[in-house]
Amino acid sequence: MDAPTLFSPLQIGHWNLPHRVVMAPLTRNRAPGQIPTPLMATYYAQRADPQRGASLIITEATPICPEGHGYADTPGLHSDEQVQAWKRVTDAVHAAGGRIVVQLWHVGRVSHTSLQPGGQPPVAPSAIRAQAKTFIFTEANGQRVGAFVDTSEPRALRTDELAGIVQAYRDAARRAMEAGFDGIEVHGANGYLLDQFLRKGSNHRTDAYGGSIENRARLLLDVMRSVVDEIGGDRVGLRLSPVTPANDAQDDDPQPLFEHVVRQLAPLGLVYLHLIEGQTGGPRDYQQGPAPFDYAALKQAYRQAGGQGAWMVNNGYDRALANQALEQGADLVAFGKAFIANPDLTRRLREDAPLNPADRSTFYGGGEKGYTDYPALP
Ligand code: 8OZ
Repeated sequence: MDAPTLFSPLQIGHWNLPHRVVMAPLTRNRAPGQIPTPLMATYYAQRADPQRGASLIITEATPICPEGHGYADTPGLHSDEQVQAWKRVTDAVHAAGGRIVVQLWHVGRVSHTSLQPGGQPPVAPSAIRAQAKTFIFTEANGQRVGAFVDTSEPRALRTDELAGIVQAYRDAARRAMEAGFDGIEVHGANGYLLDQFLRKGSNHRTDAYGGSIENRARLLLDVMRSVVDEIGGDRVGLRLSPVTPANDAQDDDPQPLFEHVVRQLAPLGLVYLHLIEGQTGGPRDYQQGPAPFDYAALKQAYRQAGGQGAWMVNNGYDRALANQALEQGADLVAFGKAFIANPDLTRRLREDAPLNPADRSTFYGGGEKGYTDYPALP
């Protein structure tokens, strides 16, 4: 059989995807009060018709509980009001013929006291501050202005609090179904809470959730089993970033850690695994540990353990590199910045048409400019 291209269909779980071009999760900070807006519905709907846009949209990272927020104006999924507001987004996407999953997020220590309930410290596996910035709004001359600031010193979660974290993911998965999403993606990447538990640099715990690989992977696997039990594996994906240094993620031996994770995931029947290769938004050959990360070995570990989910890849892909990845066995390719600037990205890739450049100054915060005003081809 010929290898698939970006434009070959794919049947996974109960989804019939018409092609392999996925819209990656993209934080845009346009949800004041943590409530999705009608403008967000317009933005996602513009990218939802699979003839021109994504075969699958993954939403911006969406906190599962108030403590899970770490950036200003990110939309949550922990109240009835948010469920109703997301319903407008999923309805608009479905009306355009699209499919959309919500990315479930808990930032852990990558937060700021000003964003936490009661101004409390953020929560983390251990009380170790991340060498990272977060995004808040402050007042200057009566104006609300965005600013990147150092993250706050976190407090270590008690062992008896972890069941509550798992329950918050389960509740968010249920709310995602109520809001009309086609599924969820758990955000296990980029140095946020679940990734903080995975890695030695941020996890110095001495209970059953720290120390060995098995222990550091425990919270992520508890979460995955819980959300699969709630909504079924065929509606659940997971994003991982084995070597990224994003948000001060550090581990000098990621290969056996992530191979353990995917082996344990194999029996859950997940719809896809989503791998950020290299440094998020940076070099694809970024290395942590003694050797370059072996993604083929990771995939083989998953398949050998019986894992059948689609293998989604991400980070710096263009048309040629994407087709090469599909030839080498990837199933789906997620595009980020290119989807910000090109609502009709799939059409442009198919026709090999030029892409609109993305304007970084409007990535985070603001309104229509740099959000819903990028032109499609006539
Ligand atoms: C950019 C800015 C803020 C958050 C991630 C959710 O890196 C994010 C994020 C990206 O996964």
